[in-house]
Amino acid sequence: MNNKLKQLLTPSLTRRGFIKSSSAIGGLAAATSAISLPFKSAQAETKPQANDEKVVWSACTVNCGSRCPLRMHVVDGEIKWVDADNTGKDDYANKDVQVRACLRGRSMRRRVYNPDRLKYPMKRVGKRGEGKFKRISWDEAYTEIVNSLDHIKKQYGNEAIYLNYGTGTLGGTVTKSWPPGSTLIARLMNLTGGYLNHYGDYSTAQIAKGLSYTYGGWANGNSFSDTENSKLIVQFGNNPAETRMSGGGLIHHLIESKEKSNARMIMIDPRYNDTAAGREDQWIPIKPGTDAALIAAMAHVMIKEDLVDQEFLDTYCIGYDEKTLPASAPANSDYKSYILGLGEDGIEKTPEWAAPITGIPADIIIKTAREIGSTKPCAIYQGWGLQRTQNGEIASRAIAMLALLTGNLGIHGGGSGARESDYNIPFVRFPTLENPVKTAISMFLWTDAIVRGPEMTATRDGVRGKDKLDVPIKFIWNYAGNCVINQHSDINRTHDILQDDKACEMIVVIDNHMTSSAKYADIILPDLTTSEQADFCMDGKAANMPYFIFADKAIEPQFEARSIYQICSDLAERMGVGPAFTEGRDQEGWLRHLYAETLKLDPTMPDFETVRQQGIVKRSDPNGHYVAYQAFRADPVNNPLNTPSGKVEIYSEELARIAAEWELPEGDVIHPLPIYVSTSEGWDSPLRDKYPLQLTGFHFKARCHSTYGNVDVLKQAAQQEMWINPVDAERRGIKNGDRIKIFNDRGEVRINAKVTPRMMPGVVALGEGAWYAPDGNKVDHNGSINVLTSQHPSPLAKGNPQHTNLVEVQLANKA
Ligand SMILES: Nc1nc2c(c(=O)[nH]1)N[C@H]1C(S)=C(S)[C@@H](COP(=O)(O)OP(=O)(O)OC[C@H]3O[C@@H](n4cnc5c(=O)[nH]c(N)nc54)[C@H](O)[C@@H]3O)O[C@H]1N2
Ligand SMILES: Nc1nc2c(c(=O)[nH]1)N[C@H]1C(S)=C(S)[C@@H](COP(=O)(O)OP(=O)(O)OC[C@H]3O[C@@H](n4cnc5c(=O)[nH]c(N)nc54)[C@H](O)[C@@H]3O)O[C@H]1N2
Ligand code: SF4
Ligand SMILES: [Mo]
Repeated sequence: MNNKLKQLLTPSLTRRGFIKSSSAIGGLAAATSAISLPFKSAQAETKPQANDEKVVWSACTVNCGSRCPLRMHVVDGEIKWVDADNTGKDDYANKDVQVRACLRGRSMRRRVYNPDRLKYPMKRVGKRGEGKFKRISWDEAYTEIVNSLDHIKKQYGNEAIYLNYGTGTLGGTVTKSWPPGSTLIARLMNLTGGYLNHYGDYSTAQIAKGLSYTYGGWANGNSFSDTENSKLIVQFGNNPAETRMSGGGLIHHLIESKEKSNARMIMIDPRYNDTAAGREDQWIPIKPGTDAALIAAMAHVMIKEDLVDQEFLDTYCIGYDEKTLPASAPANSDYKSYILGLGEDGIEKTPEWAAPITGIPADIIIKTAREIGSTKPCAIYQGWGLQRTQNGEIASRAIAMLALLTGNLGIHGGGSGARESDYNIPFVRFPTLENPVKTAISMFLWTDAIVRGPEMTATRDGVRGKDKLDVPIKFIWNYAGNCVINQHSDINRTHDILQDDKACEMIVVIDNHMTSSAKYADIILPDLTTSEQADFCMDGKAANMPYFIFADKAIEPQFEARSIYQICSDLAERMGVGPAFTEGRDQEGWLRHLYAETLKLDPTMPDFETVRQQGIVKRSDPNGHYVAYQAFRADPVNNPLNTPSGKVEIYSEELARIAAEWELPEGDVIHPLPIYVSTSEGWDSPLRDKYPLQLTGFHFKARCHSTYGNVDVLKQAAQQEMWINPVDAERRGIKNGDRIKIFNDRGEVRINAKVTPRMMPGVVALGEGAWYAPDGNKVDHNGSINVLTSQHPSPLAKGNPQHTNLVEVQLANKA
């Protein structure tokens, strides 16, 4: 570490007050309110005179769902401290809300000047994963990459070149890192023959696919601000206090709107999450992967007690009962028959049936069904944790049933059962040109495509654009992503696959830090951080106040790092497409060009110079609160949905066809109805004899996935621990704070235990994203959950089932 770095990093770590005040973060308020970061005031002690200092607008562009402006206080070319938005008000009804950065963004200085920072291009000299590299020049790095691309294109064609998932700088425009087709790497590859694309994402693969059959396309929910019109709010595994904790302030919209309506809030989650944290009215712990059974049993109560909105179901939906069942469907294949036990399984979905499945007592299921069935309007939301599972598609569809049975769709205060939505400003993006290669795989199956690419087919593996893949993946571009290892399932499996460098021949990682994925690279290219370049940043979730940020260059590029624009332009030059890539513009030229194009869409926006100077531009949703499917509800004939029937499809003929045609492994289910199905690693799996605990994951306030995971003060403020119920802990002799090992057939992780009644018995949980820290025996010592997760894709979306796992837990010192 250089001396400057040392000076910047060490003092604040030990500054009084910091650790103490921030470790109270378990209380949500501390984490979400406008935290004046202790090191801000601490920094103030050494704060230089104002005349030495310039303040530059920058941003945090990670994939937390928010985007926050940061005001970099720069002295002598160094960021001395970081401040947040200082415009707007602290009132969420107002259309000029202050977009406040959370603790993570405010610690940006520690990411920019982190000892893990990549300084120059490097080439691997050890085995993949060993982390042994030698420094090379940019010229050498470019030559290696171009030669490898040439060779792979000649031998396998462009379909062998893959752009891996990476959301490290999702909020950028020039620097945008995902979807692959929106990145500068795509532009480079499209000018030189194209690349193998991917569809779906690690966030929402299952719900996006599942609910598209119900509602047609991506399913929206009402904005959180609209809960001011609700009488009851029901949240299935939705935790905005951690996952939408700052920025546009979705959690504040929820809290303030709920205060206005005084609506009761029910939280259904195996974990007593931070959004509940004292402001819920009822917490219903549920076994992971069983929400659909709870819904079925509540439907049973509603049908038996005449609480179903029959008129709504008759008018707007297909397949609730035999009246609206499509002609192609077999008799008794409607939803009502399924619930009443008249369908193919012959089981009546009573609360007594659901109780042992869900872990929720029958009387609570009955009371909850009565309350939801008789309180209108009722807002029903689901987060995405419950669909990041092996049966996620069908589970997400099941939750929508609750909104449909009760006729809450398309009305103020109601909802669709999808996650809350918001409104965005249209903005012209970097043109990336057309990909000549039309083939795409699920983002989750890239390791399979390395090992068995040509065996992967459309009906077995969800290959799109062609019946099958022709070639395996041979070259991986990995830009601003940690999915090569850390964020992808089954780390030990991935490790083994990547050991063979004759299989995937070249991995190029472009990052700021020496992450675990970077350790698997053949060539590492050091990128600039957001602080070292100018870009527009946007798409922050903000209910009804969309905004974008002009993040300017606060400091000079550090070490030998280069921008993604420069890297791609340099490579384009060497590949003979330089002028076509740049069109004669530099990065600033492109920003001005894109903004000029955007102004054509909305001439009322301020000019470029004004935006640069004011940093943030805010707008408001012209319609006020967002109500999903409002037009369809008002006039379903003239505003049909995008489904084949134009209606809400409870029974989907398209899914019936897919279920008949696709080849699925034993136990995987695709079904035309949103029925309950279990998983191969669920509460009722025979594997529980060996691994009795269900392990689920959650997105954690100390990090955005793995990003910020190497910032010491954040690690101390909210520590990585495995949550376990006192009953399960006591049985294993585990006390709060004990070092434990968590293991299954896929691997072993060590971390400390958080023994807490906030976790339901039989289930344990780990925050996802901790930096993988293996010892020589492949045991992780940092609580990296993906050592334990499975590569078994979900049936329909071929998505990541990272919350469906069985494990056992023991004290670490036990043999
Ligand atoms: N077990 C489990 N696994 C999960 C999940 C889960 O719930 N459970 N969640 C999944 C989900 S929803 C997602 S979205 C994925 C996220 O997976 P990723 O998209 O891989 O997200 P990060 O781990 O944040 O990795 C982002 C990388 O970008 C780098 N980066 C940040 N800023 C910049 C920059 O300006 N330039 C460059 N070049 N690099 C930069 C960071 O250093 C980091 O290495 O993880 C998935 N993995
Ligand atoms: N601080 C922070 N914020 C983030 C991120 C981050 O890493 N850190 N990541 C961002 C990204 S990319 C995404 S995709 C979103 C993710 O947003 P989500 O996917 O909604 O977040 P999760 O924490 O994975 O899951 C939400 C809740 O679901 C619960 N849950 C898990 N399984 C089940 C189940 O079977 N049933 C029920 N009812 N509940 C269940 C979990 O306990 C958790 O409390 O968050 C975004 N926001
Ligand atoms: S991590 Fe998210 S909420 Fe926090 S500062 Fe960055 S963009 Fe804002
Ligand atoms: Mo995500």
